[in-house]
Amino acid sequence: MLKDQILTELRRRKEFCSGQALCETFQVTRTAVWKAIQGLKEEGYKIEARQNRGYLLHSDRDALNEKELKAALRETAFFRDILYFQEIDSTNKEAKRRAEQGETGDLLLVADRQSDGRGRKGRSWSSPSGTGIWMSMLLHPAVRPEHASMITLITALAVADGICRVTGLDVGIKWPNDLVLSGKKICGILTEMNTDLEEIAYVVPGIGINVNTESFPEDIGDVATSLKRELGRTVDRLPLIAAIVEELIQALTLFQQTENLEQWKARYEARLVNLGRAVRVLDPRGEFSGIAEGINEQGELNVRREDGTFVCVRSGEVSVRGIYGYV
Ligand code: BTX
Repeated sequence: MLKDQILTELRRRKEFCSGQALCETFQVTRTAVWKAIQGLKEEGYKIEARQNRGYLLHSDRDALNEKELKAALRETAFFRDILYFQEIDSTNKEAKRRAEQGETGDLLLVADRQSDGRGRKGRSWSSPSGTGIWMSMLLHPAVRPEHASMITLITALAVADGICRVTGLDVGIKWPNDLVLSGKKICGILTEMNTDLEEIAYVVPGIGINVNTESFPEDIGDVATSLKRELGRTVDRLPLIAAIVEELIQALTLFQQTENLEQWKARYEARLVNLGRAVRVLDPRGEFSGIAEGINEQGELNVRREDGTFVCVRSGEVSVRGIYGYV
């Protein structure tokens, strides 16, 4: 394809390359070259066009498209397929649709933009183009239904480890699954599943990471931050996705064998920003306050109540709020 040939040529030259030279090299018209360049730009490649000098390809490590994504994850045999969407309503919704339509393999779905990104309890998740990682996995894990909620915690830890590996940032976890930096949310995880009493039909962990977001909508400006804001520089999404997916695959493979969090407890608690803090547990059967003392091997949060008794709080049933702010 002309687009691929031009991309290879621009990569090789590493400097401005005139439209005329491209026409001659590939024996095509100027219009064909122009169209191919437009196509590449739409796929996320940053190509500068200057009069009299031609075209220059800037670093393409952040070009998010199907080809680059599959190339970055090519060692990955874990997923039956990797799907990329320039725009979709929600990668979680698409994963569930595919499962309901009979997809029995595991999938990774990544979008550049979500028009209807979702948080928990029907809340919306801001997912603009070009700045974030919005991705979901469709999994059919051979684990007992009552153990499925632990997948959320494992996902949170794997994403935190992946971000730390690539950026050096010491990402915290607000139990069970918000990732935080400087007391603000950098990533949210929404795990949806279809189970009956006996077995899991499928699980869809969805991950939203603010990577290069510079400004947020007014209503979340106080609670949200991005990797770029924290680091003061742009972070390429592709290598970050690759590192996170590697961590996820390792963790999920191991979890299917153990079905408990013994192996992760210490590492999870090392990132747990609630640890030793006063929390308010919003249990529908009655709210209470206490001190978060860590997690157990089932992923429940151990809370010491004011009367000295311990309660194991299950994710999914309750929310936990910091008493002194978001964390
Ligand atoms: P959550 O319910 O914990 O958080 C949602 C709340 O977070 C919103 O009500 C809003 O206050 C705030 N918020 C919205 N957008 C952002 C943002 N970009 N950064 C920080 N805070 C925000 C968290 O739910 C779960 C989010 C999962 C998102 C992924 S993206 C891929 C997949 N597809 C999909 O539709 N959802 C998941």
